Amino acid sequence: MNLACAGSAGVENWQVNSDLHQLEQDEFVITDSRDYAYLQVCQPVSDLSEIRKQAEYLYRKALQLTQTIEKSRLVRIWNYIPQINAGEGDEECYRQFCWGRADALGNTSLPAATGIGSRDGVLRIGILCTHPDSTPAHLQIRHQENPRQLSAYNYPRAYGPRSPSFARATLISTRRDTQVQPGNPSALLLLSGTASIVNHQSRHPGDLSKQSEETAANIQTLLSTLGSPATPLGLRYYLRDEKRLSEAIDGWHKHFADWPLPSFLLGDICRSELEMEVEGVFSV
Ligand code: 3EB
Repeated sequence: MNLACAGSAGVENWQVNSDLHQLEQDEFVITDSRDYAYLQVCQPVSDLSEIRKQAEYLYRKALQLTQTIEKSRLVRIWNYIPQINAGEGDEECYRQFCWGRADALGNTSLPAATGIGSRDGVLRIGILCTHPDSTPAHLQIRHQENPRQLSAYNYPRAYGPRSPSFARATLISTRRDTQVQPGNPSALLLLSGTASIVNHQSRHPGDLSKQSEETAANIQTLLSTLGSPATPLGLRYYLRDEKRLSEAIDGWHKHFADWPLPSFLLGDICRSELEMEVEGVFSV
């Protein structure tokens, strides 16, 4: 079995209950609706030493566009970054990307995100956004951290010149008459890419099964902060080494036993010692 690569195949599929309008502006494709918009951009990275500037440029542009369409509240972001682990120390592609992104985002309220390697040389950023605070009244957006993990935006300097700009999860609460999902749960939790990191340290380098166990514990801890049970609606598993797929599936059955199988995608994790990462959408 061949695994699809993250980014190129990881197209987001969301449903809304209002009309959609698609427009292209600058480098972005914008799909706009009443409450939500999805912005996406794909750019080849020809020179890895330019990724910091490219990330900063694209994020600044994205923020401007969210303001133009009056949906400046960031809900969820997906980043697929070419050669994410290439380069030594602070020159590493991921750390340079984080630098540019952080400079552009400044003190913007940070949403849940994914940061995964792409394997086609293309930088892809997808941004789900909505109206700024309190408008409309039927949507409430809250970002959630994980007590088992240091907030990524507070990672110490050892992990790079600028910390990664994301929250561990975003919680969307909606009124019953405006549900986008079946079953009318009161909220939707968008869980960021979650890996075998406790506090700020990677655990079990290279050990896929132990990393699954640690990742499951991280996710359970975050979900337990919500105060009501969370049911997975869709899960995604990023795997670094395609040859380890059956091991990954075994680890899933063992450590995520109650949950349906995720979609497995091939992608490098932003720390080279990490083999896997899981993200998902839950009803709460
Ligand atoms: C971590 O916890 C793992 O840079 O946007 C997960 C989710 C990770 C998002 C990002 C990075 C990002 O630090 C890596």
